[in-house]
Amino acid sequence: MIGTVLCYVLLPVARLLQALRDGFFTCRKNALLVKSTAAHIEGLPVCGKPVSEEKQALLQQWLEEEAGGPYTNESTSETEKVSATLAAEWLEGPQLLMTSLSDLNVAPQSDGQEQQQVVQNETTSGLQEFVETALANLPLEEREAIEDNTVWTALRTQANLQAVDGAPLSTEVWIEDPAVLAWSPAQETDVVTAEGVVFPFENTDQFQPLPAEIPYHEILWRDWEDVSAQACISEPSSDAGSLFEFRVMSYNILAQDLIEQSPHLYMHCHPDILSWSYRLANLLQEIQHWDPDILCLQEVQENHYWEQLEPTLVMMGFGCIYKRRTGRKTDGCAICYKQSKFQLISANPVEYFRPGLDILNRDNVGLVLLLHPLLPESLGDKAIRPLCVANTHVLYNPHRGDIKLAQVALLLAEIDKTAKLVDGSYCPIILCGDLNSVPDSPLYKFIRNGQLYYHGMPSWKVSGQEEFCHHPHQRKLLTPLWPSCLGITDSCQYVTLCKRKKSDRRKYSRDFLLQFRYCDVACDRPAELALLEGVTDAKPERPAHWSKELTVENNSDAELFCSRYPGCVQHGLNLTSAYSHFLPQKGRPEVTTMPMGMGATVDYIFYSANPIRNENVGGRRMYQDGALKLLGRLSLLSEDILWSANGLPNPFCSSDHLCLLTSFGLEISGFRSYTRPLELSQELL
Ligand code: KL2
Repeated sequence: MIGTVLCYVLLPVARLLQALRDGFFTCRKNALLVKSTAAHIEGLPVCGKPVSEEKQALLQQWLEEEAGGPYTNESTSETEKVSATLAAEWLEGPQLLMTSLSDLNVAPQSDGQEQQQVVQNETTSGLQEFVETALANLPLEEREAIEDNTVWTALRTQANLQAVDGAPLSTEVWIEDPAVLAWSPAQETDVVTAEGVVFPFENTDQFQPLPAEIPYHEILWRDWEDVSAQACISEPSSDAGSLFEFRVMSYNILAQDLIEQSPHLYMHCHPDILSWSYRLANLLQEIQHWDPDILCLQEVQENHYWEQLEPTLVMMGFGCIYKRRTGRKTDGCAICYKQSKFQLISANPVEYFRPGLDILNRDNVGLVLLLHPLLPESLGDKAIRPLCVANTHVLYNPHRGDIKLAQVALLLAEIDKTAKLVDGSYCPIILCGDLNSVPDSPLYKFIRNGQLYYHGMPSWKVSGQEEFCHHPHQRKLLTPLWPSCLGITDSCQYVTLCKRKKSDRRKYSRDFLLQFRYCDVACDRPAELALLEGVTDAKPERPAHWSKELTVENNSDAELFCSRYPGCVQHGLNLTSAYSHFLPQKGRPEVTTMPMGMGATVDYIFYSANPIRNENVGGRRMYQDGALKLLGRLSLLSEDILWSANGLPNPFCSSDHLCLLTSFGLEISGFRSYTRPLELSQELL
């Protein structure tokens, strides 16, 4: 009983207070530090203003407070000494400016320095202009706040430096890390309640003593997992063998409007770390650090996209496509691709809202791009397949799995259309997004296994978010899931593109068809209905070799059966997940988000692979890599780790989701050209 009270009441309260106290002191110290921007960066001309005596004094005062707090037992005072030294170094300039995410986690360097340098040169040129424009576009109130912000000061400083000497800047110093400020130690004097009432920390001695400092960057460290050894890299022939490598990031960046609409979800966060100016700088730096070649963003607020994100990402060398949600929703999805690596072939937005259809009455969207990978000049005579990249944010409502399934089906139909080549095969596909469904849920299995028997399934079961369904509705998925007027088959293809091959008709085996001959339902006729001559309702004995249920041994029969059997949806895209959803070293599930303090995986990067016939582990179809090879991924974290960093968002991670990052290699062919995308060949007709 006491244990239960401790676990469920006191611990969350203690954590809430810790978060509030932490945020408050972070904010207070930021105010001091922001006023004293580092005067110079080692090895570069002095551009900032010298630190005034007044500011020096303020900082000195803060450092003294740090060293002489009320908790002067040995361990905390040691920590404070270290922190004070760090802060002092930051004041002196160079080292701490370099202590960005870049130093904390080492990004995979697969592209070679030269290419990176080119991108950086592109990125930094015109930066000053951009910073000024971005600031001018902000509302006055936010502009004033930002103009005093160290991050933006650093951006401007770097822009000035670039303008002065034209020298390329290193990734590390391009944007100063705002989290450096947030990572500084908290003071242990006072606690602020949610109402803003301050009371001495000593009064809270019924709680566990809290650590003097939260080293977010250590707690939230994410390893780079190299899985290239597991990638099935085919025997290099004389022509093939080389790979076109690129990194893909999927990131739900938490729309500011959604924070404002549901503030109760972010009670554990100090308001300062929730402000858009703070989060924008942090998010941009995280993207800058991991340097993806393809970036799939969800919850991108439209005004933030046009005013800040798109201009900055363009400066960073990306081409960007955006699709806003329909109705009054202000956010949407974006796909950005490095223009040095890809050329856009086509961009297809998908609106899931269809007027008059209850199953599609929500404002979620998806976006599907077809990209042409740009090979380096040395490989100019080689050819490479186009790449289809899709991004989506599926409905949240845990009760409405029926809608989620229909939304995913619409996206798959658009992917099918975009990725289909003239010979009927598909080019490699990458599907990123926040599916608001957990691993091994029916919706997840549908994507991965290519089929789902949904008829009669309670709609709250589809996404597997059972912990959020306290009063499960009785709504069930019924056949058909959507009416035929939608123009999409139960194989998730547009009807116009769905020409069934003649050869398909011959694919039923004799045994398969025999199973329907004496089906109970067929024999259940009104007594007065006479049988036709030659027809019998005498049920024969089941031959020993017939399976008991309507299951079939032959896989191809099963697929055809599914496509024509009511209550079943399928697709033929062969997708598997880049993440395993489990951390073997920790023996715990991976977590991509923390809704209401509960860790879950809802974000995914799926990619095309080859199914291994007859291999099915735990209800999941097994795959091996094909033309697209998974080379590495940024490891995710477990729920307990995120708890120890006060959940999400926190001063270090500025969204309520973690980003997913994977590295892929796409096979380069020795042939000059590949089969054309179907879409393009139709356009040419
Ligand atoms: O789960 V999300 O958060 O991918 O991080 O997607 C949705 C939810 C997002 C867009 O609709 O807003 C969040 N309770 C909790 N979170 C909600 C709710 C809700 N009732 N409605 C929307 N969201």
